[in-house]
Amino acid sequence: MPAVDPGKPRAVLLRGVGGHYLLHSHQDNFQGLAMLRGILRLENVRPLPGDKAFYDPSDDPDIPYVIEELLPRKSFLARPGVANLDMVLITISATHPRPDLRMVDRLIVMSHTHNIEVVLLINKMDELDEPAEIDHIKEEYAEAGIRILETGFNISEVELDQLKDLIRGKMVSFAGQSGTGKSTLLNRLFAAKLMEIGDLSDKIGRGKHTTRHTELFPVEDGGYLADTPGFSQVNLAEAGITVEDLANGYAEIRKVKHLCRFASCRHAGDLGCAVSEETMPPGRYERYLELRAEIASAQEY
Ligand SMILES: Nc1nc2c(ncn2[C@@H]2O[C@H](COP(=O)(O)OP(=O)(O)OP(=O)(O)O)[C@@H](O)[C@H]2O)c(=O)[nH]1
Ligand SMILES: [Mg+2]
Ligand SMILES: [Zn+2]
Repeated sequence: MPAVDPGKPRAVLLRGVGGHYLLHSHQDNFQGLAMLRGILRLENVRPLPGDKAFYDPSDDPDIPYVIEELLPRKSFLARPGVANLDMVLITISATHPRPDLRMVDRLIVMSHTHNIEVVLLINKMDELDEPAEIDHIKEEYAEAGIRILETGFNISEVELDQLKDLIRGKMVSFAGQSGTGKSTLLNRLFAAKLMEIGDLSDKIGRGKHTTRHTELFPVEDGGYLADTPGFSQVNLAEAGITVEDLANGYAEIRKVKHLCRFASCRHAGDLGCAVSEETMPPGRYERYLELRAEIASAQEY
């Protein structure tokens, strides 16, 4: 690997379409389109939104920069496909689409394994006649120590500001099912203050249409928030998550596992295991066992 001059300018990749990458730097107040250096293309390097890159000027006025080298990734989540995340906003809807708590659990485990902070956003609260209808969700994640925010069309400016404070200065991404309102909320958060994001951006209709591409938006005072396409599948085994990672992804299990009789305990209710249906709410425990069986059977191959 050729040594890149560490004095070269660096930027964050906002998005990539058809081999063109939009770079941005808060520090240098920079934004520009870049291509991958030939050797990186030959090596099949696949940059992702959130990647950090060294870049140089090119001699092509249409694509004025060249990505010389990607910096090592601090973290990477296959879903939602953003590099270097500090925080994930797992978004569900209080009404429609029906919350997929299996997916929430999967995303929590993935994030914990990669040291990424998690916030659970319960959106579309305005559509609930009775806010208590989501109490069971809040109860399921209270023991897990997951921070929960309720959002929706009725969210106040103060609550929006609290959400912005949470994001500021970090690399943050939405993640979750399609139609939960991720793009709409991103628009509410930053509509007035979104920095200019270049000609290629399809801002028209944002929030009304299914998001097709992941894109990072620079946030005032530093930081980025990624809008991502909704998804319905997260495969933990394929993402390299082991049954040990799974158990470690549950704060409820981390609290009691020192009480298990055997150090090698698999935390599946075996002899002497301190993890039982008492350890966490029934729904979450059932899903834990399902996920455990799923990963264990994939690991056998
Ligand atoms: N009642 C209500 N509807 C909402 C809210 N947020 C979004 N919606 C509606 O839900 C639908 C989907 O919103 P989007 O913002 O496109 O959802 P998304 O999560 O970005 O969907 P994908 O891009 O497909 O992942 C739209 O019709 C929105 O108007 C909300 O807070 N309350
Ligand atoms: Mg969207
Ligand atoms: Zn155990």
